[in-house]
Amino acid sequence: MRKLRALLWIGGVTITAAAAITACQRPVTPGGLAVNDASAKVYVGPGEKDEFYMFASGGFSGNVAVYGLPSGRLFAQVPVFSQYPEKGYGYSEQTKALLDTSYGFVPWDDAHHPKVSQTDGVPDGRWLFINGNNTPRIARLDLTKMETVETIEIPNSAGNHASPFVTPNSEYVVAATRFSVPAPQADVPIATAKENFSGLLSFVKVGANGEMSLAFQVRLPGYSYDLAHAGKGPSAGWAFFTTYNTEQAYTLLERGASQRDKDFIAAVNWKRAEECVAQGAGVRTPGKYAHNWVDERDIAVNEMKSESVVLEPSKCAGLVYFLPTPKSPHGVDVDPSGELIVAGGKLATVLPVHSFSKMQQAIAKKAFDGEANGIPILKYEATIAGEVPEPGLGPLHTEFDGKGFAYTSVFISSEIVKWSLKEFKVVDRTPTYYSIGHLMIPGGDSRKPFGKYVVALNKITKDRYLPTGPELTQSAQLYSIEGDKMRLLLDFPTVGEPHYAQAIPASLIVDKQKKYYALAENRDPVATRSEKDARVVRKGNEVHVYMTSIRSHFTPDNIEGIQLGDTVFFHMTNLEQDWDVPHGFAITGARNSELLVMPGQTRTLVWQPDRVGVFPFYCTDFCSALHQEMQGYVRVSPKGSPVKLTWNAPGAAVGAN
Ligand code: K7E
Ligand code: CUA
Repeated sequence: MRKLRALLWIGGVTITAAAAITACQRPVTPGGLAVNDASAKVYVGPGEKDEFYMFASGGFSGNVAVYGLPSGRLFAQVPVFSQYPEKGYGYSEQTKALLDTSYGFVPWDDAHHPKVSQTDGVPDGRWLFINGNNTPRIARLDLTKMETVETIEIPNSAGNHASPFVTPNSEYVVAATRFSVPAPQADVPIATAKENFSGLLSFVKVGANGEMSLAFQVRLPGYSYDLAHAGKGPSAGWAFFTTYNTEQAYTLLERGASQRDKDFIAAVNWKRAEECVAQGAGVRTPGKYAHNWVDERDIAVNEMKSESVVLEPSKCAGLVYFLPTPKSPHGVDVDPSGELIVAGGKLATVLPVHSFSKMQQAIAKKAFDGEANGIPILKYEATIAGEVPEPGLGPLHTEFDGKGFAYTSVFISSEIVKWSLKEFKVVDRTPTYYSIGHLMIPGGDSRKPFGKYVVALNKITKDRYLPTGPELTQSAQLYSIEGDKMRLLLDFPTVGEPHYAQAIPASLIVDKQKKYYALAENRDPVATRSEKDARVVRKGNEVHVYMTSIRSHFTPDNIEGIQLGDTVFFHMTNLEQDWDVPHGFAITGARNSELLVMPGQTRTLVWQPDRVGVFPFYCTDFCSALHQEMQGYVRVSPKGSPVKLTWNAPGAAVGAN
């Protein structure tokens, strides 16, 4: 037990030993606040650390936010698909390429589903993958640095929503199109959607070092594909995708896509797909896409690709089966054993649970109910393991505690419903505030959930927080799942819209956190490894400033001879070799963000002065007692001015070039 949390139970109220001796004798936490049982469970005292890291998507912020559980404290935002001035991400020359796409530089996206890489079906803490919904992409974060290190665009896809759910040994991350479109793209009437639109499911291979490559795509009918989860245990080798709009409506979907009683779960045998691709069954299909990664020089680079391999199910028997599933299913979740496949029907009155073994038997017996575009539709009765009655209105997503229970988020009735995987019976339900989307149990979609908590990721908070103008905060809620009944412990606001999250024990990665970049290993070609190498070089209209920072000065800190019409590249190398000593760099009028340069790292900011004068630059991160002295000046002269290009180096002679 933690030292500050020697708990006493008095009359049902938890108080601390420390509290018992305070003057007023009222129950208080060590921080002096009135306490109840719930607050003691989430209280992480000063200097203490949380038990779990939680990585939540920022939704339309495009980024990932890192929280501690159980405290709900926000530690960091990791920029992924959106430019993020706090870190110079997407602004510095070394990071821009991560945002390259076939549409050009796209500095924003809508990120929904973070997924931690897995080994043997268990989160391993190596990488975090996350989808970009709008301009279809998947990103990979290195969890030892908490930085985005790779992005890959998905060609011939539109709305990468069912993504990037990982297979049990991180063989693949998947991506399925939410909007069906012509694939390859074509100029066709929208009203020909049924004939001309497809829904491609993409499998992105993950290499030994995490590197992503588009392995193959599977062409399915032009439905909407919503969510996915990979099989595990007996169902390893399969991936399951929900569909809606099997009606193939192309206008007013709120009505047109809700006609049918059942849509489908598409069960895709990716091992079979590998065989078919190996036998040459895939068709090379045009489709431009960008693949970007941070190379060994710590610089993001871009490669444009122009085609992918597309498998037609008709050319690869046994690749895909459709499992009829009631009413526009949203989430599809596989239980820890790998046998049960739970669908959340947005408009359904029961929660359907399919059985993987029954699905295998149905395939063997050909218990089909027709086909769709050549894909066999299995009989509903042949695959269904059971239906959970009264799951609430609008069940969406399900996670598991590893102890025989499932927890389903229910949007319309705004609750979490706990049910037994044995009896398919609801055993507990608790309200959420309000309109829960996903929910998350640490490791709760893996083979071995870590359990302990369930986090509700809510869409609406109405009266829960101090209001902040027209837009109110979104929020998460932490519940204990250690007892028979769920217990609400904590509300905490989130950044952007927290669609989904992953949590892992902090112990998995806490000792692996990178402290700084080794200067001796800095391979950036514009790095300056010591102050004596600092210099300013003119190349036509370009001026390159090779500069360094160390507490508490820049070298050089006086530069003259810049002219109007020049483009100035400030290549700043941070010479510090200590944990948590970044230096910042900002200059007046830069139409750019700051740079924030980690110890040992090099980053480049581009500046185009538009007027004559003397302009200060300064360090933006309070780095030392003399941080406020960490500054310099650049003199800008008219074009063609006789002022020579000169710079200084503290303690050295004035340089000239
Ligand atoms: Cu349900 Cu985009 Cu996963 Cu949000 S999605 S809730
Ligand atoms: Cu360097 Cu402040």
